[in-house]
Amino acid sequence: MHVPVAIVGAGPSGSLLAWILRLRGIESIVLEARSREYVEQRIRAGVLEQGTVDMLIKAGIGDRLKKEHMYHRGVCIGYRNRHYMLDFEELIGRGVTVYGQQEITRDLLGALAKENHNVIYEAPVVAIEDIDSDRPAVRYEHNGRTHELTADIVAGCDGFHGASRKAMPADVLKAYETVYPFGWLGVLAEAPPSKEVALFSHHENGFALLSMRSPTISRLYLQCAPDEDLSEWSDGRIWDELETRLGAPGWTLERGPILQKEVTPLRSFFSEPMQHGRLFLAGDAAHVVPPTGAKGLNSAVADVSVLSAALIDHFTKGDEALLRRYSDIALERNWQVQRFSWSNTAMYHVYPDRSPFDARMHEAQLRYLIGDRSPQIVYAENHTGLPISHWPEI
Ligand code: RFL
Ligand code: PHB
Repeated sequence: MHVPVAIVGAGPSGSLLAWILRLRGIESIVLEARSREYVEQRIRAGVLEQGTVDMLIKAGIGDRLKKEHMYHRGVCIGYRNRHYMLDFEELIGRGVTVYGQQEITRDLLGALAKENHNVIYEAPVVAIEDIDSDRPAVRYEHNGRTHELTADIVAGCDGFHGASRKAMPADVLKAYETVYPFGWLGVLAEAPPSKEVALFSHHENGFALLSMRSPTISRLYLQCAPDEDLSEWSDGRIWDELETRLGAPGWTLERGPILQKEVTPLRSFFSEPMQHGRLFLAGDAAHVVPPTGAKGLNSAVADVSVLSAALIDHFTKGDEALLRRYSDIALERNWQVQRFSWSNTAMYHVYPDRSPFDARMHEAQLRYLIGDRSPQIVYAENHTGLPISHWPEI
């Protein structure tokens, strides 16, 4: 079988790319390692930049998002048990949107299924070969057999642990990484959010975050050890610790049944280039940020915006100019997103291995942010999202 575009992975980047190309009549096949149910139920991101929302609406899959989203005009910062509101709307005229990643994936995979788009689930890609030729080959397993197809273009949208990045020649790819000495213990709770916006709190016991998914569901995180033993965290202990780290006089944390809990280690990673020959990487396949900036999903959408615009030029006009520059353009934005996520992580968390001097400097950064309008504008611009440089014509 030969297809114009083979897309590896049906997460947000792969499914959005398939959908946008489809709108312009460019045929693709999507190969996904997991089942559709598994992909749709994976709880992850929740905070969307305006550019992400605009893209989903432009692509015609924003109807449910428009109905069910929550809009936040800013964020709250907790410091020394006081809450400080940063009103992004007032500072720069835009806020952020809360709508679960699994809802976006459901909307996209549902739309693709309705059009009978060729998405093969439970089909892990095991090799991508001949990416220097004009007919790269993709090998995948399905129903106990190994299959092979060729494509004009392979889009590696298979996340951090996928096969695509590994198919890049070792002497071409440069990787940059920091693994943090902590993780996040995340819980999903049946409790009304105790704030109108997300609360990012710096505390001597460690960072804590109060976020939400709906008027009845809260999403909360505690800084923990990267290999924290969940069995030592009863629901009561989790709520007590959240209250300690997030608390402020006169404010109460609403408690409720905990529906799900997990530990995520934190890392900053990225590799360059994001393209070689006929293979193009997008989203977590090329870069991972610590979740403190809420940027992973948004960066995946920004990559797909540029890549889909470039592929539309290539397939509909025979114009390769943008496709050749894809990596440089996508990397430029991703460097800045990495910087924001990394410096935010440093500012909010307690590092077990940091010198007292460094700890004071990061605290000084937080105090500067709380106390002065100039850094608040910079923070608001980064948190609500840097501009997306290229949009697909759809
Ligand atoms: P994904 O979502 O990992 O999807 C990759 C897909 O590829 C499949 N796959 C393969 N398929 C075929 N063959 C193979 N060999 C394959 N190997 C893997 C996988 O099964 C999967 O379906 O990558 P994508 O599409 O690039 O999307 C990236 C986002 O998922 C990620 O960046 C965000 O979830 C990060 N993130 C957040 N991002 C935000 O923008 N805002 C947030 O508020 C936010 N919060 C978060 C987060 C991530 C978190 N975790 C769990 C890492 C909060 C958390 C706790
Ligand atoms: C979330 O709602 O899951 C969330 C919010 C903000 C972050 C990370 C995750 O920075």
